[in-house]
Amino acid sequence: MTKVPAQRIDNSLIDRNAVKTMLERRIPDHTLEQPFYNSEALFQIDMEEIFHKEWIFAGMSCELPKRGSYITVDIGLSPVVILRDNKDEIRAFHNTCRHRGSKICLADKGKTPKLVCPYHQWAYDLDGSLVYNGQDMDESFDRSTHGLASVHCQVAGGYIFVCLAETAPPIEDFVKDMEYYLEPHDLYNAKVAVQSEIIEKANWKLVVENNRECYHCDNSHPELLNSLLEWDDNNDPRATPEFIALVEKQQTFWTDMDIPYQYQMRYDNRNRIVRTPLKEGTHSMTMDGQAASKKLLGRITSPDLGALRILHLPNSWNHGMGDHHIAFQILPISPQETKVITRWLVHKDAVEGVDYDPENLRHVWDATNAQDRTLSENNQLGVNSMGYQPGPYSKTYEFGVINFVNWYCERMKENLG
Ligand code: 3BY
Ligand code: FES
Ligand code: FE
Repeated sequence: MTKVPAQRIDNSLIDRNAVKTMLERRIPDHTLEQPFYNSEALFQIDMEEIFHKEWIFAGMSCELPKRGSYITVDIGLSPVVILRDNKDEIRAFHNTCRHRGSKICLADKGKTPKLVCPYHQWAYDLDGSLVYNGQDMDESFDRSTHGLASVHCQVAGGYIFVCLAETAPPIEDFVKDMEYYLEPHDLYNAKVAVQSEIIEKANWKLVVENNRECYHCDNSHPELLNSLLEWDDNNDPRATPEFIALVEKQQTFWTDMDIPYQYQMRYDNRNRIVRTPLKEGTHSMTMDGQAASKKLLGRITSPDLGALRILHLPNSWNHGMGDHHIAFQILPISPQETKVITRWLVHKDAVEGVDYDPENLRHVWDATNAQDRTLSENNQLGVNSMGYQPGPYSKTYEFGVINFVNWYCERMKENLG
């Protein structure tokens, strides 16, 4: 009989030192100890050490089409507002008033000439400076030192990343990659045609782990498997001769159209980009595998572009096709709740009902997200068991999960100091 593991740190005893101990004694290529997936204290440490220190995918620049357009995102307990200022620059600020701290922008998105706090109407310019606060403060009050606190903000190929740390980790190589690989897709001139938001009752790491493997695909994703080939690239340990031949054929076709495809990994598994073929004869992640939008993205002339897969740890994975683009964003809510936001983008001039049908566009990934949600929630239920103990990842089928967990553990160790 296998016994329940002896080494177990009670959730009530989790602190930074306990996290360090568990990181030190981690069994390589195994799932993490239980508190990583369900402890309230460890969730707070994840927020402080990962989500408040790393670059976080926040939204798309095409969601900010005009000066004064803004979107908001809550990173843990820290609300952030991202806007296009009067010089057309995209910038981010802590969405908290410098008077008594009220959240300022309450909507998910909008457009405004100034950010006006709903509490006592202090008003901020789009560059964050405080420009109005009634006549109510005494003479010593200095407006110039009460502007909004800024947040690092980086646009890359139409994606917006923010970082709440004082000093942000490097991102320049990834920015260059994103501009290069996404140039044909021109997401700067795209629009969000459909957006979905679901809450999964699972720790954010279980949600990412689930996404990083296709070991579960055969049994769970019939709609996705109409078009998806689950291999990563020629370097995938499971790649068959047929797959390698298909990759080479597609790469020749893409080279002729000046479409980038090379496998690229940056920053210790944090960012991976690769273009891989879809199933032969299919061009898009739709039920029939055909393009969902008649108007292709950017300068693309053939829908046969496979899927440009972009990974950004800790909170985004993406599929870029010739006709549409799908961006996934995860935001941890609590130890066992994670928000998954999916954006389907098409060319900004594509007309709903003429060039694309939103139901057709979203069908496959709505179904896939629902299936993944069930898998992650079941995973959480089992991980919560007193009988749970770290289990082995498959090196051939789950190398992506190993890469994610290694990245997470390394960042935790370094950020915890
Ligand atoms: O397609 C995705 O987003 C990932 C990659 C492999 C499994 N999963 C469906
Ligand atoms: Fe914003 Fe008072 S808290 S104006
Ligand atoms: Fe899945």
